[in-house]
Amino acid sequence: MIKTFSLIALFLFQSWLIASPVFASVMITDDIYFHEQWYLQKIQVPLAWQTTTGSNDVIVAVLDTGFDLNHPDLEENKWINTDEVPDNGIDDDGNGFVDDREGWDFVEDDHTPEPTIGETYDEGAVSHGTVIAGIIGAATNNQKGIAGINWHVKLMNVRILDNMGVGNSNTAREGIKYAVKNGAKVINLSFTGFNDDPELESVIQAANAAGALIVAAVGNTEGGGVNVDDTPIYPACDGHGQADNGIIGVASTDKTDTKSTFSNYGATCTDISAPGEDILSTVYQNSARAPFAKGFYQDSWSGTSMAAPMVAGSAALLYAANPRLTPPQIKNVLRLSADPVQVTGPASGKMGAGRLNIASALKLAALLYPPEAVPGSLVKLSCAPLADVNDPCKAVYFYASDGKRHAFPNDKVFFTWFADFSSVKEVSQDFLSTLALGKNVTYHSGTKLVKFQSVSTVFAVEAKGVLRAVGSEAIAAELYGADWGKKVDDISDVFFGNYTFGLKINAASEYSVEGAKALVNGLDQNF
Ligand SMILES: [Ca+2]
Ligand SMILES: [Ca+2]
Ligand SMILES: [Ca+2]
Ligand SMILES: [Ca+2]
Repeated sequence: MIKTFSLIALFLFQSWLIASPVFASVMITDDIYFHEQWYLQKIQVPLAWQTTTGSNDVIVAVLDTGFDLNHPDLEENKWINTDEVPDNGIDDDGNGFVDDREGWDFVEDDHTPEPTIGETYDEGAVSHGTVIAGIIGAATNNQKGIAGINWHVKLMNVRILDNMGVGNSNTAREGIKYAVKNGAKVINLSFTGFNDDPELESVIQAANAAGALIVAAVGNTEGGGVNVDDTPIYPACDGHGQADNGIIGVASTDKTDTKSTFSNYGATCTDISAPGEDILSTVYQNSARAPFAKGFYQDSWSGTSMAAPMVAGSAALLYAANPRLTPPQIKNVLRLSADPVQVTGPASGKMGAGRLNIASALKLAALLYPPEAVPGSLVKLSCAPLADVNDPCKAVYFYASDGKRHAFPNDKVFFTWFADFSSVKEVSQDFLSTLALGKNVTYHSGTKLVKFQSVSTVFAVEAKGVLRAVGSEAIAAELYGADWGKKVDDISDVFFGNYTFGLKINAASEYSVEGAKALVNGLDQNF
């Protein structure tokens, strides 16, 4: 379904900075409100999906009013602390929080990070966190509601704002620490205040040092917005005046790339702009509340609060494409790849680097910070001289488009796929460890006959490691020639579990050597 996507050649580099190529609706999802999500086209998300639709390995923490724990379009992408046994009153994973299976509520100090019905609440505030979570990573192509910027992601639910949307820098600090400790790569802060908190600054710096990217809204002010150079807004302007405070400050633009009237702006802590008007997303739903016209969804959300998660969601796509990117690298490519905004008056030149363009950002990241290897390649560690034959450095892996590394059990299997080792790339231990271990590679279909050491049955190989017993020596001879016996490889019994078993071949007409070979063109098709 997803076409492979070749990079634009380097000599076109300058053209991205001016304008992005427009491909009409390059990818459509079946989410019923997809066509109302104008911002996806604006920031080129469907084009970006040709490169990546996100990864479940990327955790994005939403520090907000808590998002709906049972929302039908969020459940699939909700971060679950799998090391925590729910509701047993024990902090099973020892992270300091009891039963925090679905995140943490720093407002109520409990394990249910969602708005509390029954208390006074502000209509906008109780849905605020859910709106943000949906923009970043609503389940996509599931025939429900909206599409998220990430089809696959893990949304960490950290409640630091109450039912009125109010919090303090103490809960913000604790929330950021929790997110970092539990593996968040991106932290979205769609809230603002006027008081600087040096302790919050140091927590943010520590988060950066741990590899977590912080995205913050620069805030809204009625009547044209304020210049945050003169009136600093926190946390976006934490470390105000530093060349890089480790935070991506986000301003809001509209459908025509014009500054949103309400958006704050500034030369210092405003790094980029993103759509923040008339946004349709998921909302908090509860049987105690009157349902919205669109049930679990509502349109017309506006604010820099909605612009920030566009950037946070885009950062998650960048991490999915290359988990080894650093926060400063992500910030750099997002800014360098932004499109121009139309701004006149006092905010002119103060909307950051321009309006977010995630498709351009992905291309630029691949050029500026190329990963050591890309999916579809063969990788191994480099070996020290005289390394033992059983040294892990000897293992060769196929880095598949599922993002995993699949090991070749031995040379015999390798040579059914590749003629020699010339295309194997040596990578660092750091890089290799970012690739999850997948399955063992099985024999290429149609190439060999195989048998297990302990069993006399001879098998022909089909795609995806399916073995079919060959009914008789006559059939083997008809399929593989009179010398078929020389084409039988012995498979060690330890690899028995790599294979599954299909129908027995009772006549030569039930199997075609060339047909089986042709069925699988590359290793990627074999998993
Ligand atoms: Ca815990
Ligand atoms: Ca527990
Ligand atoms: Ca709670
Ligand atoms: Ca959906």
